[in-house]
Amino acid sequence: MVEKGHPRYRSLKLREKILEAYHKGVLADAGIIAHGRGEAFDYLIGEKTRRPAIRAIKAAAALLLLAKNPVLSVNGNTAALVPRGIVELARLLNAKIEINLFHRTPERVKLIEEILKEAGAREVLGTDREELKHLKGIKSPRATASPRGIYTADVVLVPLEDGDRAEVLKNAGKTIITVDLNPLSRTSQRADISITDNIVRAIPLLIKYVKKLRDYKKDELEKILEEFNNKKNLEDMLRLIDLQRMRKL
Ligand code: PTJ
Repeated sequence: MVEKGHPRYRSLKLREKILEAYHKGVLADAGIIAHGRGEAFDYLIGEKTRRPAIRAIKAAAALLLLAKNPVLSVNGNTAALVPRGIVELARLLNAKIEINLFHRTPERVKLIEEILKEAGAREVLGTDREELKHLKGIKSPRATASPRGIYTADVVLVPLEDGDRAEVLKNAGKTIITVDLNPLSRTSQRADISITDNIVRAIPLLIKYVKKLRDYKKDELEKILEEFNNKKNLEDMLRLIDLQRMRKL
């Protein structure tokens, strides 16, 4: 029971959601730890969407609108926190939704599929009913990819992705967008577009930008992408995490 006026109300509500998902079996044990790491970075960036994140979200919207076969990858944490947002984004972009787990078990795949269907998804790829392929021939549950989804995708949104999987996706020639509160993570550093923001704020904003940019012409979207530099954007984000300045506040 968290009081609305509590200074950490929103953060504590998210914890509740994460723990509920964990107890239902949706989240991997490591998902709780990952959330805690995310919380720490969120605290350091001021628990709000900062300017570099807005720039990354705008570029991500342009890239997704230009993509031929965009795929939104969903893991346990994403399913627990933003299932409806993912479904709406997929609908707007005509993108596919694919379950893509680091700690893959048939039970978790089933539960996540149910959550996405309840949130309105018509089709969910990456389930065990499909003949899944393996990226770059890596025969591990960590490299599974649906033939109509990630396997043939040109652009993949992979929020809260583990560094190994991000590496496999990049090596398979995919253009990747991530949402990851840690600007230093291997995934943030390897992604083509890294959105350093909490997924609960980033997905609604990405939806807003997709709606805003969907009538732009191809060359206008390409210009947005040309002007975006992920390395510089991550450096700008890191400069905002100024511990000396925070101590004085
Ligand atoms: O559901 P599974 O089996 O696919 O497993 C998912 C996890 C997240 C456990 C797995 O992908 C993993 O181990 O990821 P990592 O390596 O811990 O990376 C997760 C990243 O997400 C970390 O850099 C966190 O800072 C970040 N993060 C955590 N919560 C959020 C977040 N980023 C954005 N929004 C959040 N709410």
